[in-house]
Amino acid sequence: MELSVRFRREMDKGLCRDTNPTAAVKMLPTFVRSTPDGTEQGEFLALDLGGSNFRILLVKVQGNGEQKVEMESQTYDIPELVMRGSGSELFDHIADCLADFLEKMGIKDKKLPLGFTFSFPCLQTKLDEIKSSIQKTSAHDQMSSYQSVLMSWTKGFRLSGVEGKDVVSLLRRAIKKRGDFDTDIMAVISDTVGTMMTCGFDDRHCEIGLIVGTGTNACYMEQMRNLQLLDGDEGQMCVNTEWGAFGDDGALEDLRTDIDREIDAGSLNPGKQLFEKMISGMYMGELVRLIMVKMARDKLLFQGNTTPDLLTTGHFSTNYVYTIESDKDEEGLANAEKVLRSMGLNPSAEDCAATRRICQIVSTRAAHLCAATLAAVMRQIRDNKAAEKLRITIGVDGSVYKNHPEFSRRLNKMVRRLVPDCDVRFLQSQHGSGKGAAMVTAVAYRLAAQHAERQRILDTLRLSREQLFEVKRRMTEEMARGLSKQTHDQTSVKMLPTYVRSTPDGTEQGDFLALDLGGSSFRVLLVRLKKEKKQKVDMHQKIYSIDQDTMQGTGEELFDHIVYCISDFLDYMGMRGASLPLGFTFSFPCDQTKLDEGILLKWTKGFKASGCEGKDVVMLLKEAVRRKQKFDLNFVAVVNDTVGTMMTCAYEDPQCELGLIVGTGTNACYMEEMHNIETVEGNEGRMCVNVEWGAFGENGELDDFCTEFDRAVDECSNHPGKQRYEKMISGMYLGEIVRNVLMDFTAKGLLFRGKLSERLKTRGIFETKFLSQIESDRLAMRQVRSILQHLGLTGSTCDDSVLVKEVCSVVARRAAQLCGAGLAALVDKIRQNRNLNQLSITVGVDGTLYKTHPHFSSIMQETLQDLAPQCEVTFLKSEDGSGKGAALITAVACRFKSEKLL
Ligand code: 0WK
Ligand code: 0WK
Ligand code: BGC
Ligand code: BGC
Repeated sequence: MELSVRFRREMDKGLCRDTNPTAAVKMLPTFVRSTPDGTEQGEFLALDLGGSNFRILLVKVQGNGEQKVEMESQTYDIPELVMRGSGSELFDHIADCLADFLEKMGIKDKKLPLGFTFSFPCLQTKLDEIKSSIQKTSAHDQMSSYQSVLMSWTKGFRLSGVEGKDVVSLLRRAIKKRGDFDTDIMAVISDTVGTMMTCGFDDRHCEIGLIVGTGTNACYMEQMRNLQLLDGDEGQMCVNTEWGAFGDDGALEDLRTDIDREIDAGSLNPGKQLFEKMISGMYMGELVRLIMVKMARDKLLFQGNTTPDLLTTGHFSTNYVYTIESDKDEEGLANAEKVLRSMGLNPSAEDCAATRRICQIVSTRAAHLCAATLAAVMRQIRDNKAAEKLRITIGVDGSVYKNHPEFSRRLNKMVRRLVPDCDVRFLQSQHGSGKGAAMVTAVAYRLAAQHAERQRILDTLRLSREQLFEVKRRMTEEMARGLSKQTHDQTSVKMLPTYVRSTPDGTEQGDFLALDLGGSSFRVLLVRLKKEKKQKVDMHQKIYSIDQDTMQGTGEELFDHIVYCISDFLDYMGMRGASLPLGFTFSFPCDQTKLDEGILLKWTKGFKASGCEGKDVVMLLKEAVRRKQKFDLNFVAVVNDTVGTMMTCAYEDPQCELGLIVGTGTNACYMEEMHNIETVEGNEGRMCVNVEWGAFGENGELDDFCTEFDRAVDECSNHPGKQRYEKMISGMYLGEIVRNVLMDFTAKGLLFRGKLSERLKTRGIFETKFLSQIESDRLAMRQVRSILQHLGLTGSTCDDSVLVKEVCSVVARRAAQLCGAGLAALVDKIRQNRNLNQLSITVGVDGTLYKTHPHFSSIMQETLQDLAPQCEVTFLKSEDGSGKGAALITAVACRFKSEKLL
């Protein structure tokens, strides 16, 4: 019992991040997280190396419902020399045996997935590390990043050039060297894991794998939260305890005897695997031999006689212990006599009884030591499950457990005494660990295939540098067509003149109303501009909501609502009945011939109010004001939110000559040379052009970058076929793109276990704000899960969360890159307009997506820098919204007007 508690402490040391490096019991993560889910199928090769036999197996798994498994295997010899030679020789030998096996099976031409049971302590890297490398490769090459590094040889193996190396690449190299066949090495597992999986196939309660054979070891299903070496805290993972090394740090010195020390000193790996050397088949016979030698020398046995056999290491094999210990006394004694005579001894009856007694004591100790550590593992599982009564099955294999009935009987008995409150079953593995290895391989193959499929789909959302250059080139072309009188009507990018000719010069003053319509919130503002610029601009604002019905009702209702808000704002400001100039930030494409007129070309984003398109929104507003009779507007300037944003920022930084919005929608404006704007008279100076790049792609310019998900989002949008570029970038649509990808993944069984929940089918549930939350670095996976839970996607796993995060980042990355490509086209146009080699310029930017997404702005700037390297672009976030800009423009316009009137 005390030993069991001691081992439990060792387990904690191995699991704990800080103590693992010095822990003797390494508790190695195996990355086997799920037991077979019944969907595995196919043909798999399995290698089983490390036990007393080296076996190669062909395992056929039939899926759908009742899984049937057929196996064919062949045992091959591993000569002693090879076990002590160079690593490359061993792997060459394995490759030769594999070739022979495939030959015999007549499947040499097939490239089958292979599971490698390599029964030595190995440090494994994450299976999902596979994930990162699979992107552009077949299942085969993906293995290059799946590593299984041998920590140290044990048992009868001690080869050079393998410890610290990745056994996968060593095997692959050996196979490549032969060149006459190929395989997909999908998984390397410990025989304990293979045994647990093999037994788990028949008994779902099997959560422990135990080997007592040449060596000894155990694995079990541990809670991820206890595996401090790994991030992720949800679900379980199989841990290979490598308990053979228990005591290598001196923890068992009070139990080890001189005989144990003698065995260790004579072993291939002194100081290592001390617990194993007290238990497993490789040493049990030797323990008995050394005890007999000691007793013979002390004249306690064989009248003190010894023989060369008795004095030779390994000449009392562990099999003898089994036979001498047969549960029938006389048979055991007879066997003892037979064995001792075969060693040249002339044993007396007492000698035979003593030998049998020694065998009993040695194997009893082995069984009880094993029971103590097993009990510790069972208590760990019981505590993890907080279960009163633990029902568990232990899958067992190994020649000692199988061929030594007294050992298994004593082990079972002592375990039940040490953990009486557990209902434990021992299930002997009938087919060796090969079946289990095939299952792990099948799961790895399924995971890899599912991953490859997910990446293939996500690749359609990943844009290459060349593609981004092409987007920039096409945007540049469309912008030129938008400015040219000939092609303006055909182009999708309208390059609308805004009649804003100059940025503020600080002389603006007075009180201005401003409306800010079209973004995620509708605001009414009062902006007080004072002459001396340095004094801050006074702004008062109130946010009003515009519900879906108003956005999509009649134009009258919409503008009545706007006027209602203005009058409410004026009351709130105590300015009832005032008459003020108004700057109307109307964030939709408008044709303007002057500042105080804006013909709405089309609604975008969530708006669809009838009777507005083709109308002058200034008139619509004025009519609504007239209908209300509460206040008057003496001048109205219509500006786009990009223009308002540019102006607001230009007030701080005169170099600001572009405005960018990445919010509900996306768009940009910039100061263009008048002589380039063929749709407006005059060639002097500059005018701000509202690019309306959201519409880019309406003539198919983006079709070969569009995915099925983009088409799905467009078809279900308020304005199908319109604003294609916007629908790949802006906040109103990113969540929907993600939701469509997640639905596709789920429908293909690649996510949420293929269960398509009603919630996931609901449009708009995946708000873009979730993308920003899910992608923020400091958000642990469980928080992603809680977002998914909140979205009603209950039952999602940790892996699901990882995937959702990946989809979000791929979709947001593409949006930022596309936006960067559009901006690169703009700033390079300005640079060429001004025949500059190097342009440094500022962009005023606003919009929820740009402001709140953790990575959007940096990815966009990276892309911009890469596609327009001759432009040094500074981004200035607009703190006060476009309202100030609208007021400034109105102020400039009013000054003009009053000057003109003068
Ligand atoms: C049979 C398993 C193999 C494992 C062996 C251990 O298929 O993976 O290594 O049992 O027992 P041994 O052969 O060392 O007695
Ligand atoms: C704030 C500006 C407004 C613009 C909005 C865009 O004041 O004019 O429309 O940003 O961002 P969104 O609110 O759509 O995220
Ligand atoms: C190895 C383990 C293996 C056990 C049983 C030990 O020597 O370190 O990895 O599971 O033998 O074969
Ligand atoms: C509109 C633009 C606006 C942008 C950002 C787009 O849908 O067409 O006029 O600037 O959204 O709000």
